Amino acid sequence: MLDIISKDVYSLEEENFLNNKIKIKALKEYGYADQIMHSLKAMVPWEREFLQAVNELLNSIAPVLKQDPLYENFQVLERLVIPERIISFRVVWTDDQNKIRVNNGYRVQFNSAIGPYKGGTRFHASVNLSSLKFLGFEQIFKNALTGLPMGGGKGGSDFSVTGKSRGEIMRFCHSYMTELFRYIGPDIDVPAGDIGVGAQEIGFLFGAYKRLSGRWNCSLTGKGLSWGGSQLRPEATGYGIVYFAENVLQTKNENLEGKKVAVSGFGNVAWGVVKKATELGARVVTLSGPDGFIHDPDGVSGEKIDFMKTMRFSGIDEVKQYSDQFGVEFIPNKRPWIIPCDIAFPCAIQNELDLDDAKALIRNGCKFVIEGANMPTTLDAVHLFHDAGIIFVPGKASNAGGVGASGLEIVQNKNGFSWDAQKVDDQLHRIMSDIHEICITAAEKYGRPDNYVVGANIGGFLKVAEAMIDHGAV
Ligand code: NDP
Ligand code: 2IT
Repeated sequence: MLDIISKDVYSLEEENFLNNKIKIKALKEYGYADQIMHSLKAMVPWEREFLQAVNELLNSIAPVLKQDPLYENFQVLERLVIPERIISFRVVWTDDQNKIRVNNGYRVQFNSAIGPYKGGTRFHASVNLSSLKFLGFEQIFKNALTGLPMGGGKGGSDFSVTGKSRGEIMRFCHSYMTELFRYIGPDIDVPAGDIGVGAQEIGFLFGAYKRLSGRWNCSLTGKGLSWGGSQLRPEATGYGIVYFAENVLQTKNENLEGKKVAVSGFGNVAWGVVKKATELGARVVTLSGPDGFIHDPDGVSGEKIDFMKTMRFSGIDEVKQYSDQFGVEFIPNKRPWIIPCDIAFPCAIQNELDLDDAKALIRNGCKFVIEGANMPTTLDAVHLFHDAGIIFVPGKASNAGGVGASGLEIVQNKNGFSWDAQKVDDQLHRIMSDIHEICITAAEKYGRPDNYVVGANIGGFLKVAEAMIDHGAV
C-alpha cells in the first residue's frame, strides 16, 4: 500500500522512507495528496505513465496543500486528476495496397480552467490512453507557465508514421480529422504536433478540417508559413530549451560556450536543440533513435544538422544512417547517457533515462540535465540527480517554448498579422526567462532552491488552481 506516493514523499523530505515512524508522520502531513494518489491508483492502476506524472506533481505541491486548506476545501485535486472529456474514436484508412487498416484515435481534453484546451498530437505505435493522459496532464501546468491563456489537452493515435508513404499518411490524417473536427476550434481545443506529427501531418489535418468544417481558422497550430503558420514554430521547442538552459547556467555563472552536450532523439525537438546549442558554442556529441545512438566527438554541426531531417520516417536504421554518412561510431541498442558530457538533453520519449543512466551520467561528470522530451526521466533517476546535486529541469518548464510559440501563432492569427522571426524569437526568449523566474522564485519560497521540479509544479499549479476555485463547482 501507498507505494507510489509514499516513496516520493519521503525522498522529498530527504528521510528514510523505510522507517515506519517517519512514514506515519509524512502521511499525516501530506494526507490530501496521498489520498488522491491512492484513489487514482485504485481507479486506473494500469495507467502507469499517467500515475507517474500525477505523483510527481503531487509530491511537489505537498507543501502548498499543507499550508492552505483552500485547495482541499474546493476539491481542486479531485477535479484536476480527471480529464474534463476524453474523445475516443476509430480511424479507418486504406494503405497503398488498398487494404483497409484500422487504428485508435483519441483526444484528451484535460483542463480548460485558464483557456481552450491546447496541446500536441502524437502518432506513434506506443500511444494509448495512459500516455495521452500523462501528456495532457503535464500540458495543463506547462501551458500555465507560459503565461498565455491555454488549457491542457493532448491527442493522437497508435498509428506509426515510420515507413509509411506520403499517401498513406495523408489518408490516415484525413480520416483522423473526419472524427475530430467536431470537437476542436479556436475557442474550444487547438491541437498541434508532437512525436510523428510535424508540418506535413499538420498540413493534411488542416486541409481535412477546413473541408469538413467549412471554416478557415486557428483550429491547429504548427501550420505552414504560407497558410497562417508562425515564424520559428518548428525551431521553437528546441530553441526554448536551450534558452532555458542558458538561464539555468547563468545562475551558476556559466554559459554554453565549450560545453560538451549529449542529446537523445533526432526529431523536431532534438534538431532545434542541436541547432541552437551549436550556434551558442556547445559541442553536441550524440544523437539517438530506437535503434541505438551515434557518437560524434567532433560535434553535430553544419550539414550534419540538416541531415537530421532526412533521417526522419525512413523506416529502418534511422540513426545508423548518420554513422554511414559521416563515418562516426554507431552504438546499437544503447542509450547515449554513457558518453561523458557536461549537459544532457533527453529529447526523444518518456522514461528513456532511468536510474542506471543517471548513475552513468553522474559518474562521468554531467552537471546539468535539461529535459527536452515530456517526462523522459524516471522518478528514481530524478531523485538521484537531486541527491547528487545535479541541476535537473523538467520538460514542463524547459520545453514550454513549443506550445508558447503555438500560443503566439494563435495571437497572430486572431489579430490577422504575422510577426517576423526576430519578433517571435524575442517573445520566445521572454517566455522562457519568465518561466525560469517563476520556477526559481517558487522553489526558493518553499525552501527548495535549485529544485526546478518543485518550482515548475508549484508555479503551474497555483495558476490553474486559482482559476478553478474562481469558477466554482465546475
Ligand atoms: P519527433 O517525431 O520529431 O521525434 C521523436 C524522436 O524520438 C524520433 O526520432 C523517434 O524515432 C525517436 N524515438 C522514439 N523512441 C525512441 C527511443 N526509445 N529512443 C530514442 N529515440 C526514440 O518528435 P518530437 O521531436 O516532436 O518530440 C520529441 C519529444 O519532445 C516528445 O516527448 C514530445 O512529446 C516532446 N515535445 C515536443 C514538442 C513539439 O513541439 N514537437 C513540444 C514539447 C515537447 P522513431 O520515429 O523512429 O520512433
Ligand atoms: O508537448 C508539447 O508541448 C507539444 N507537443 C506542443 C503542443 C502545442 O500545442 O504546440
